[in-house]
Parts: sequence; C-alpha cells; structure tokens
Amino acid sequence: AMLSFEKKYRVRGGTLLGGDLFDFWVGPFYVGFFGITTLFFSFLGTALILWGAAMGPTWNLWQISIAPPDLSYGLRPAPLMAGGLWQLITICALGAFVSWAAREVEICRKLAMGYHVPAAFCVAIFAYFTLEVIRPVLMGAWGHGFPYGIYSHLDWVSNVGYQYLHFHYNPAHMLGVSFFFATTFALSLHGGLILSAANPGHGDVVKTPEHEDTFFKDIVGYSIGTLGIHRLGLFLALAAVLFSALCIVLSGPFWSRGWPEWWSWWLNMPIWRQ
Ligand code: BCL
Ligand code: UQ2
Repeated sequence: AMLSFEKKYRVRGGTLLGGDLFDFWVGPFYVGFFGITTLFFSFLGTALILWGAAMGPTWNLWQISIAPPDLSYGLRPAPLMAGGLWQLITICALGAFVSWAAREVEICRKLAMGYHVPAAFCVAIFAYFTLEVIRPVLMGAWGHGFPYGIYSHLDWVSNVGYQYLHFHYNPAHMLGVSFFFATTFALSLHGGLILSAANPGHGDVVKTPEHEDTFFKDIVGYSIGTLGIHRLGLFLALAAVLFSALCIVLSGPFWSRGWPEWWSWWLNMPIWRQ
C-alpha cells in the first residue's frame, strides 16, 4: 500500500543516466537505470555463487566457500573453477554495490536532499574494495582476498590475524574497534534518550528536546544537542570503517612483521631506554 504522502514525492527527473527511460516505480521501489544494473549484478553474482557451490564438495550452508585463486596466479585471470569464479563474483559485487550507491544518489536528487546516505555507503564499499582489490593488488596476488563463505571468511580473518602474531596490537585496528564500540555506545544513549522522552508514564505528556538537554546537563554537565548527536553518530561510524580499512591495508603492504613488534618505537624511546 502507498502511504498518504508517497504520491507527492514521486517526482520526475534527477536521474544520472538513462533520462526518463527507467524513471518509474515498481510497487514501492524506485527503479532507475541503476535499479536495473543492481538487479543484473546481484542475480548474476548470486547465480555464480550457486554454480560454484554446485561444483563444490558440500551443500552445508556453513561450509560452502568460493575461494580466490592460488597465490601463484598473481594478478592474472584464473580458470573458472580455480578462482575465476571468485574474480567474476567480486566484479559482480562491486557492480551491485556501486549501482546501489548511484541509485541512492538519484533518489537524493529527486528529493533535493543532501548526499549523506550515499556518501556513508561509499565508505562501506571502500572497506570492501580495500580488502578485495587494493590490498591484493599491493601484495601482488588476488589470492590475498578473502573467500566467499560463512566459515571460510572467518577462518581467513583468524589466519590473517595470526600471521601478524597478535592483531590487537595493530594501532589502526585499535582505533577501528574503539570507534565501533563508541558508535554502539552513542546509539544506545540516543535510543534510550528518545524513547524515554517519547514514552512518559501513562497519561503524562511527551517531553521536549529541552528535557533531553537537561538530562545530560544534569548527569554529565554537557549536551551535544539533537542535531549534534546525529553528526557524532555518523562521524563515529565512518571513522570506525575508515580505520578498519587502514588497519588491513597496512598489514602486509606496509608492515609484514608481528604487530607487537611495531611498538618497539615506544619501548626504545630515549627517555626510558638506559
Ligand atoms: Mg578484528 C577486521 C573488530 C579481534 C583480525 N576487526 C576488523 C574490523 C573491525 C574488527 C574493526 C571489521 C569491520 C570492518 O572492517 O567493517 N576484531 C574486532 C574486534 C575484535 C577483533 C571488535 C575483538 O577481539 C573484540 N581481529 C581480532 C583478532 C584477530 C583479528 C585479534 C583475528 C585472530 N580483524 C582481523 C583481520 C581483520 C579484522 C585480519 C580485517 O580484515 C577486518 C578489517 O579491518 O577489514 C577492513 C568494514 C565493513 C565492511 C567491509 C562491509 C562492506 C559491506 C558491503 C559494501 C555491502 C554488503 C552488502 C551485502 C552483501 C548485502 C546483504 C543483502 C541484504 C541484507 C538483503
Ligand atoms: C544529547 C542529545 C541527544 C542525544 C544524546 C545526547 C539533546 C536527542 C545521546 C548526549 C550525548 C553526549 C553527552 C555525547 C556523548 C559522547 C560520546 C563520544 C558517546 O545531548 O541532545 O539528542 O541523543
């Protein structure tokens, strides 16, 4: 069903490609040129995964895995069943993610909104691109990408982590983790605050942003404000993902020993080194 206001916002134009050709809706969904390309890459990529699974040793959902080529293939295209499928699936994934971002941009243009949502999604795409393209290219082989499988990608994270002895000592990983935790902390404060103001006791009136400001002024002496909390949330989340991309691109291309050893600059500071 269409919400009462939806019709009003079904405006023509704002498309980046295709002009009026794909400028229509199917049910609640805006289509657009990039809706078509999203569907194309998603279906093709999923079909390739199913094909790879059918050629593989198991239908156990947890164990299905499509691995990148052996390191010996370097940055060349590999035979389909020896990593070639992984290469095609990676192209499809990037095609689908970028199409989705472009469709978000078209919708922002239609509604004359800011581009915050597509900009944020581009940061997530950038993290994926770093893992599957930038780092493998810098290290000279597609075999450094992670495999497409539920358990297998976890094994990859564990193996790559221990390759650098103790990944918790990676300074960019520390910052990424801390920003992820700060994000959940900020959202829990915000979610709790909004619900507490919007759900007073039975028969009582809904509270205002002044109540929200006052709560935090009373408890910690500071309120970041109703707009500020959303800016903080977006900042924390984007910083989490950007530091994650940094932590993995450093590991290998720019630091190939154990991460604990990286801290010798600290242990060797002249003020306490005798
Ligand atoms: Mg670690 C990475 C936390 C312990 C080794 N680790 C990460 C980071 C994150 C983290 C900071 C992954 C998030 C990310 O990159 O998002 N690690 C973390 C924590 C601990 C931890 C909290 C902990 O101990 C409490 N890590 C360890 C231990 C090591 C270790 C010590 C293993 C032994 N860690 C590694 C390695 C890596 C990490 C190796 C990484 O490579 C990874 C990292 O930094 O990667 C960049 C970024 C987000 C994305 C990549 C998602 C992109 C999404 C795309 C664009 C869209 C997908 C759409 C989807 C398919 C569609 C769905 C369909 C619909 C639902 C219908
Ligand atoms: C706030 C405010 C909101 C909020 C929240 C705060 C009225 C409805 C949660 C409080 C936020 C603070 C004190 C910043 C916390 C800092 C970090 C790094 C988590 O003031 O304005 O709007 O939702």
